[in-house]
Amino acid sequence: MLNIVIFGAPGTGKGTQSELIVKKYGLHHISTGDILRNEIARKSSLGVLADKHISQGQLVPDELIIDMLAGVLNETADGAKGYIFDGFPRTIPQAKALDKVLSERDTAIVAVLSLKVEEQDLIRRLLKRGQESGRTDDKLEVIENRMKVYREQTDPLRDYYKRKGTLLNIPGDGTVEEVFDEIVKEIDRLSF
Ligand code: B4P
Repeated sequence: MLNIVIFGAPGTGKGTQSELIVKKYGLHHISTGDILRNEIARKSSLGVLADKHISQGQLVPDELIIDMLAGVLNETADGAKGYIFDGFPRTIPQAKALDKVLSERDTAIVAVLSLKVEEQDLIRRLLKRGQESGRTDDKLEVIENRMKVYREQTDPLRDYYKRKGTLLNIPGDGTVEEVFDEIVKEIDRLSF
């Protein structure tokens, strides 16, 4: 199976590139950010809890995210060519949980696409999206906290995947099309 993680700081283009990857390769798209925003809109108990963390720029607790993931994988178990995990994992415990749940299904992550963009450009992109979409976490003070949380809790995952030999570095500062071309080159080189 073509199971891919797309990884990077807030605003690096994970969501944007995932949509293009899904179209080209026919993968299931699992975006924990989208699932959580959906729960918030439905005002479910998970949504109410998630909103408290997201609006402060904090991560939602691992246990909630890991349970949520198991549920989503069970719902989409059959006939999938593979998955693109977008915004997940964001911590080492989440990465370990993902490895476990995939190995129970006799599959694994074959590539981790790590997008890199200068922080000043990321802040500019997110402020622009905040103005256009009204997302409550795209405000300057919250964005700065998300960047800090990323550096402390999520960036260490690059080493985790480097040691596994699955990390692929992709420059994320070109246009959407340029970044996608680089991603396609890397995916088409994979054997799985
Ligand atoms: P996410 O929804 O994953 O939000 P994100 O990190 O900001 O990335 P996103 O995918 O939205 O941005 P993209 O780069 O596509 O998470 C939101 C929150 O949910 C987290 O902060 C956290 O609190 C919580 N959460 C989610 N998953 C979690 C987990 N696993 N564990 C715990 N908590 C979790 O795009 C950004 C903007 O840039 C867009 O407007 C886009 O149009 C633009 N853009 C993209 N590519 C561009 C390019 N090449 N050039 C110019 N602009 C570009």
